Amino acid sequence: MFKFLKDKLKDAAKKFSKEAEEVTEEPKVEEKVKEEVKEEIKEELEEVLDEKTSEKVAEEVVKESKEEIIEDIPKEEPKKEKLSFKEKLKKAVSKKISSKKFEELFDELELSLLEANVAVEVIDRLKEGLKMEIVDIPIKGKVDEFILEKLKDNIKELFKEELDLVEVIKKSEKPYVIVFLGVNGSGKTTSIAKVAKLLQSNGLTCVLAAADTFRAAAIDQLQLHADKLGVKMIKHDYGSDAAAVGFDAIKHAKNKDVDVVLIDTAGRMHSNSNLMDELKKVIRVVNPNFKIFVGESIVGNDCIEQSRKFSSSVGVDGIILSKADVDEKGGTAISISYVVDKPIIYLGTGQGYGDIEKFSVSKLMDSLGL
Ligand SMILES: Nc1nc2c(ncn2[C@@H]2O[C@H](COP(=O)(O)OP(=O)(O)OP(=O)(O)O)[C@@H](O)[C@H]2O)c(=O)[nH]1
Ligand SMILES: [Mg+2]
Repeated sequence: MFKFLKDKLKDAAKKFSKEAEEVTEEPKVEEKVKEEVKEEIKEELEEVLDEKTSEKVAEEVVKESKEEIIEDIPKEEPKKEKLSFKEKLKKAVSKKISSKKFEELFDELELSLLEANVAVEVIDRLKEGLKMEIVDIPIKGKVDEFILEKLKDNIKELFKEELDLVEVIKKSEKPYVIVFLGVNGSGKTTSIAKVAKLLQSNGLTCVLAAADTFRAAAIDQLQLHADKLGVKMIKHDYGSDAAAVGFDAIKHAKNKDVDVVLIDTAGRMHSNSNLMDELKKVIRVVNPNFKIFVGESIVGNDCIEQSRKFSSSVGVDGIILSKADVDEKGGTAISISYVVDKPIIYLGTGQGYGDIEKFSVSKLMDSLGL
């Protein structure tokens, strides 16, 4: 999962590391370090020698960079562990990436990010963030580790606060109504079955609403899941009013004291205005607590574009990113939440009922090697 993006980020960090320049103020730093070391040596010598001699010897030691001279001077106490002159100097020298180098290196990283399905606006956001934290900043230690750390910080900031839907449902009044929406084949019906199973394992009851009255066999497909899971499904005929199915399912839930209503809807392209109007009607009639956009991780920028359109026309409260198990790229996962400005709730990680993972930013960072 997301290996492509992981490899590209690691490669970029290596390239930044290779291109980082040593900071040019080295002579100035060297003078400062020399002065410090001289003072330290002088202080130590004064314990056994007079001030003038100590000063002279200290000066000589630093000038010649000959630390062995002080080895011969008798000590009253064992010398505290100190860094050698060379070690201090090494510590004082840092690396940096100039603005020009950054632009060059980021151009290359940008291509990799595009290839990994990262949205353009996310790339712009990352560039701004990284620029501020990397350009002309003295880097101590390993440059590639520094770069990966900065990538991690900036990618983390793309996400909303995590949302535990099951906990939200538990705290809400019943029935809690959720509508699943998205384009054709994105995984809505499968996700409903997975969520139903998840709710069951958390001690919550649910009813399914077969409000995809549009696609042939959609009702039978959901019925199959309902039967396997042992949950009630409310249906009307094919071609009937989708909003009415949702309405009836809510009525059923209220009568039977069911905790959650999961409403399946027909897949639709945002460009199909008839079907978008129908979806608006469903939402108006059932007035859901939560609208989940189900998007396919693998389709990349199309998925981002669809989520943006659904969000602006009917509103989206959270995202299920399906088929993450077959997505090697990973860019959709780091982009969609930022674009829609809503949290990813779950990742779909397979076709089985148990293949649903509560989304966690730190887990995502792990899979990106950050
Ligand atoms: N590998 C994998 N396959 C998935 C996942 N979620 C759904 N699928 C598969 O994707 C296909 C489409 O899933 P559906 O749940 O029917 O999608 P839908 O959005 O309801 O489709 P329409 O109702 O036609 O719009 C099925 O073959 C599912 O098994 C997932 O997380 N991982
Ligand atoms: Mg479906």
